[in-house]
Amino acid sequence: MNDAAASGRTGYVAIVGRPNVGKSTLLNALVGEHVSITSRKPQTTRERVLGVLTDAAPPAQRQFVFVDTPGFQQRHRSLLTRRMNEAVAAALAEVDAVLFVVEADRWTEGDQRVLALLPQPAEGQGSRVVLALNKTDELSHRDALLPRIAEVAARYPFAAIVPVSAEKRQGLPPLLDELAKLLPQGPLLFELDQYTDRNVRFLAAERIREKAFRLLGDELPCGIAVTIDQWEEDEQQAAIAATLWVERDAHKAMVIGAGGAKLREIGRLARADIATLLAKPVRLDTHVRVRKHWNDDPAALRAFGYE
Ligand SMILES: Nc1nc2c(ncn2[C@@H]2O[C@H](COP(=O)(O)OP(=O)(O)OP(=O)(O)O)[C@@H](O)[C@H]2O)c(=O)[nH]1
Ligand SMILES: [Mg+2]
Repeated sequence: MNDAAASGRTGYVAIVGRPNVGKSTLLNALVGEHVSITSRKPQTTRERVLGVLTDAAPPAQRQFVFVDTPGFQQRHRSLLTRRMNEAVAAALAEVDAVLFVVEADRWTEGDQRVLALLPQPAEGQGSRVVLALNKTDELSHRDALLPRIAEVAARYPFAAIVPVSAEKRQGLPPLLDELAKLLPQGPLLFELDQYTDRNVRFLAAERIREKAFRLLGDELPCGIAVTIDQWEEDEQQAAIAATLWVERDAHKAMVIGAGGAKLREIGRLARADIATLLAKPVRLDTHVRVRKHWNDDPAALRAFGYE
C-alpha cells in the first residue's frame, strides 16, 4: 500500500442551514455519538462543535471532521445571534466541503439566505457543496422527492443532492460517499477513537442546556446559558455543580418550577446523560441565577464561553 492510500481521504465538512432543519441530529447520526445537542426549538446550537467520524475499513481510510454550526439567523436580535452568524461564516471559509441541510418538503427564505453565503465554484471546477434533503420520513410519498430534487438542482450547482432522514438514520452511506469525493488525500487529523474536540465539561454543560431547551416553554430557552462551577472527579464518581443563567427574575421562577419540580427534572435527565458520558455515577447540583440581558453583554458572553 502506498502512503496516500494508507492515509486516505480526510478533511473538514461544515454543516450549515437555517435553524431547526436537523443539522445537529444529522451530525450525531453520522458520528454515531451525541456530540451536539438537539431540540425541536430553533437556535439550539450556539457555537461551532466538531464531530469526527473515522472510517478505518480497508481499502481506504476516511476521516470526516464535521463542523456543526448554529442555524443561520435572519435577524441580528442580539450580540449572541451576531456571534452565531459569524461562526457560520468562519466555518464556511476554512473547510474542504460543505454539507447544506434543508427540509425535503420546502424551500424557505431562510434557506435562500444560507444559499447566498455559499462559495461560488471557481471557473472550470465543481462545487464543494453537497445538499442534504432532510426529514424525508415526513414526506407522505417518496414520489414527492423527484420534483423537489429538480427544483433545488436549479438553484445551485451542488456536487450532489442526497435525500436523508437524520432521525431514522436513512441515506447516510450515500451521503458520506458523496462528501468523501470532496476531501483531499492526507494523514488523519484526529486519533482513531476521538469523536469531538470538546472536553467533557463542555459536553456536560450542553446536556444540561439541552434538557432545559426541551422541558421549558418556547419563550425561555434562548435566554439560558449554563456554566460548570465545580467539577470533582475520581475513578469511582463525579460531583458537579452547574448554574443555569437566565435573563430575568421572572424566568428564574419558571426554570425552577412549582416546588422546584422543573429544575429537578432538568437535573435528573441531565445527570443520567452525564453519567453515561463519564461512565460513572454522577452527583449534579444545579442552581439558577439571573444575569440581566446577558445575550447582549460582551463580558457575560465571554464568561459563558461564547467568544
Ligand atoms: N421527522 C424528522 N425530524 C427530524 C429529523 N432530523 C431532525 N429532526 C428534528 O428536527 C428538530 C431540530 O433538530 P436539530 O438537530 O436540533 O436542528 P438544528 O438544525 O441543529 O437546529 P439549530 O441548532 O437550532 O439550528 C428536532 O426536533 C429533531 O428531532 C428527521 O430526519 N426527521
Ligand atoms: Mg443544532
